[in-house]
Amino acid sequence: MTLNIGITCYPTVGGSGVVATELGKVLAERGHNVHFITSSLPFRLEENVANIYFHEVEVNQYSVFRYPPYDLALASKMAEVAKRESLDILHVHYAVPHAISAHLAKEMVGDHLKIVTTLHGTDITVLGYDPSLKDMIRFGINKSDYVTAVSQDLVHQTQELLQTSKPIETVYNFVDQRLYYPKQVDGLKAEYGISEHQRVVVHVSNFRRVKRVTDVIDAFRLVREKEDAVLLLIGEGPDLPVVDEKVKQYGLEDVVYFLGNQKRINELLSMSDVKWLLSEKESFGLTILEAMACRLPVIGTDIGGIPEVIEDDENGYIVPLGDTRQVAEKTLSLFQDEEKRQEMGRKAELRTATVFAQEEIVAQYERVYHQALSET
Ligand code: GMT
Repeated sequence: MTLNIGITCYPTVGGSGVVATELGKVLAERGHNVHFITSSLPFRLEENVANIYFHEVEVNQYSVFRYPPYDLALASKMAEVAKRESLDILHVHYAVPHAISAHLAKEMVGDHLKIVTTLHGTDITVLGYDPSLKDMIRFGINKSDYVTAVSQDLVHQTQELLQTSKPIETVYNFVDQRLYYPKQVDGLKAEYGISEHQRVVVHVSNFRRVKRVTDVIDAFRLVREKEDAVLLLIGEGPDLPVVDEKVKQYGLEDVVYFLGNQKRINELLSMSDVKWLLSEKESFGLTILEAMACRLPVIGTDIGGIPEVIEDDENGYIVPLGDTRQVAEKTLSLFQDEEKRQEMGRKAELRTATVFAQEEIVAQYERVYHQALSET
């Protein structure tokens, strides 16, 4: 049965926006009508794709408002689109403010409109600790018809922190393996001035404090003591100056590449030997999955949802948070045993194609929509 689905997410670079956009694209391919209701065109959404529509939320600057009311503008746009396009579902990514705006829209439109809320992490593990927001987040969750979270760890954290009895189902993230796959990238290392014999470590994030990119530099310094390697840093964010400072302090300027936000992630991952994500908070770690799809072993910390994505010693390694020595040792052991590194990479790719297969995850969301619609 074809559904009319509204999707709201943060449209800028970030895992939740990427997942929401990729989900919308696949749902459209499967024949559903997908309406993105966001403040700007989502980062990965191309225009003119069949069955996909974009409705921009505009906030008017009336002088009576000291703060432009985005959440109300969003609710109003959601209600307008829901009525005109006969939406069945509003699928919002992030509890605040999106689930709250969806609830208001539903009050305006009627009970036939169902709200599905997906929790991505930051809305719980960061905002959930703010006492001024906690009750609001709980309200958004309780008012949703169906709630999902991107890892079991996030389900447990949400239930513990918010003391909500609302059932929350785990629906893992996925990557499009038509976009992320091991690509032949002959000559790419030379383009960056990297020698063929040099090993490549890669880190991708938004350089927020929770990503602990300074640990990445500490671990890389230890690797460099034993191996001729380079480090690719992809992404941008608030901790960039601190990281830059540390790179200079260690004299690693020539072997650490600050690449900023990149469109050719598939190629850069395919050129790399190992990926690191050493965060202190991470509900899932979508960039891990992108690397695994490119046949890369990933070393991640033992926090949040990361151990649900990487199987330790099987398709990557899990290390204790802050243990940069272990990160370096595991990396060096992979560099010394190329057969093992490649074997782990193959297992990582296989895991992406099975446990996190796009087809299966999107079908799981379709089941969630039908479940929400079947409840009165
Ligand atoms: O990690 C971030 O800073 C961005 C954030 C977001 O909202 O995009 O990522 C969250 O959602 C991603 C997609 O589900 C997850 O892969 C990330 O682990 C999660 N980030 C945190 O939990 C810190």
